[in-house]
Amino acid sequence: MARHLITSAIPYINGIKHLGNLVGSQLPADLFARYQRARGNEVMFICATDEHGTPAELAAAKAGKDVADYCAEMHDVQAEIARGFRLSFDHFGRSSSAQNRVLTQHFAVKLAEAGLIREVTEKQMYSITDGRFLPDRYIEGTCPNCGFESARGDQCDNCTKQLDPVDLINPRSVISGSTDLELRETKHLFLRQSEMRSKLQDWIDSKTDWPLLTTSIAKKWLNDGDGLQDRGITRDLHWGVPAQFEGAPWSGMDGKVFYVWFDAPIEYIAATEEWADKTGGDWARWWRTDRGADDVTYTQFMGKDNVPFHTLSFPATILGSNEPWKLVDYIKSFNYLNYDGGQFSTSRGRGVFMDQALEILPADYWRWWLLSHAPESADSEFTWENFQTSVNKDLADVLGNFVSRITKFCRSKFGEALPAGGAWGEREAALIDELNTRIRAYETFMEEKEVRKAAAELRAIWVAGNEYLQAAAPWTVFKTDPDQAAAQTRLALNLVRLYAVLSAPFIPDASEAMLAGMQTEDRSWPADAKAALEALPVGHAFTTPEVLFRKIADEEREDWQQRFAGTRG
Ligand code: B3M
Ligand code: ZN
Repeated sequence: MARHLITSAIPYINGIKHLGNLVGSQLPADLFARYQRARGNEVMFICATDEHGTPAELAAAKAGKDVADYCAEMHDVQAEIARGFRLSFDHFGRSSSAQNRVLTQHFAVKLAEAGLIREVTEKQMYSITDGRFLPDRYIEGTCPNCGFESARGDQCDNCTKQLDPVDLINPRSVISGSTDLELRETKHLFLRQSEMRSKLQDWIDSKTDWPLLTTSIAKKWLNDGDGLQDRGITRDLHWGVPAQFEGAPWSGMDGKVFYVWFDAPIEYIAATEEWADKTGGDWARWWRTDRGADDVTYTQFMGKDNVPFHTLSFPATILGSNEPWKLVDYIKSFNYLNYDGGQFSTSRGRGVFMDQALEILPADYWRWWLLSHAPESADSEFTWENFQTSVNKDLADVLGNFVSRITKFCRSKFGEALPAGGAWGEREAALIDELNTRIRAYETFMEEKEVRKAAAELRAIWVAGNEYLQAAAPWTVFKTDPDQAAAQTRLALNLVRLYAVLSAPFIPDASEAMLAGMQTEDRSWPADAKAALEALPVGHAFTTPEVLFRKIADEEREDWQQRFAGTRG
């Protein structure tokens, strides 16, 4: 049994995420976790809310709430929506947890012991109007790298470059819009990432199987010289992990906190500790190579804008600590999902947000579309036409129709149990061959985290069953050879169970409905299609399931198109 540690990038606490965020990290991570569990492997699937830093403070201020209260509320909201999408986290943690505070401070001490922290008195942007320093997202301006006019102080959303607030051209305060800014002296801790260059270079060079998107971003910032500048890991903020604490090897950091991007990835580990504290489990056998984690395969999922932090900054923390922590084995990153001719926009309410999606249609409809159109090799685009076509064809016509056709046929001619009689012939042998080939291909794509290809293969498996049924035509055969029709029907009803097993990582609810209809708990992964198609024996009772997937009508589609064009307050 293999052991898989799987993490999704942890979403910021500042509001409900849109479908582009979902497909860029949590959803494909869930697909992989469900697949590995289905294969009988041991899985630890971790996500959390990213609660510190300027995004949280700004959102709480906008909502007129205390930041701690705001985070607690929004965590529950995000957790509920995650359940709605059937995201099967073993634990959905909070980066503001006590575990993360302790662990973040621990890493800072270890880095200091390794000589990798220096104290720097530097000039930071101070807003005279607001009476405070303006770290990270408290400041916006023009990106010095690409010219994008709304670059944030910590990163440019357009070109992914990590920035310093002082780099911005024409900077302004996000709080007041004021440009009455000056540079003032303040002391901060810097992580000497530059010392880590050759270690990081060797590590990234050794990852020859990583997707091009991941390594190209990593190498770009590594070779640019720019991604590995020494960076400030503390901020003049109140909300966060305190940078001054008992046992800290420095002084004078009172009232400052660690930078959100320093503590956020550490939360992957801390969330596993949260899980362990709740369940009595052992977190160290997932994370410490000296305590059992050496046989763990660790896979991370994230959008491309998060790649620099996971290929450079977080590994610098891990490697720099000189402790035996588990490093990531594979980073699966995603391009952006666009919305109907433009971008999703949280600020302008453009596009479909996770809560709204679930109000319209059940999770499986979205999961299927998003995963089968995942932005892997390039950005992809959500359009309502494409969504409607995909749901109506793949889910309703191909899979749904197959299930309802065979169950209804059997009920009307043989009753609601698998009929006896007849034998399989060449047509069945050909189908079994095709299924065996396709199931092996599907497994390979799933192992490789090739999400779109896996979806296409699964769809082809559904199509193969439909074509078989169409060609075998038990409803015609029944008139002259009821035994033969019975053998075909047995096979097709077994296919319903097989489809439930194979499809579960993509569409877990429909899969459960199919298994319930087939009145079986047998979720065993098919080693051989022939054996799998004999799993339910003659006489096994079933119930004819309700419609699995309904079609989307043209009027609904037009209505939704209007509704999500950009008005959400
Ligand atoms: N919260 C950014 C994002 O949600 C950030 C990811 C942190 S992963 C440790 O895209
Ligand atoms: Zn830029």
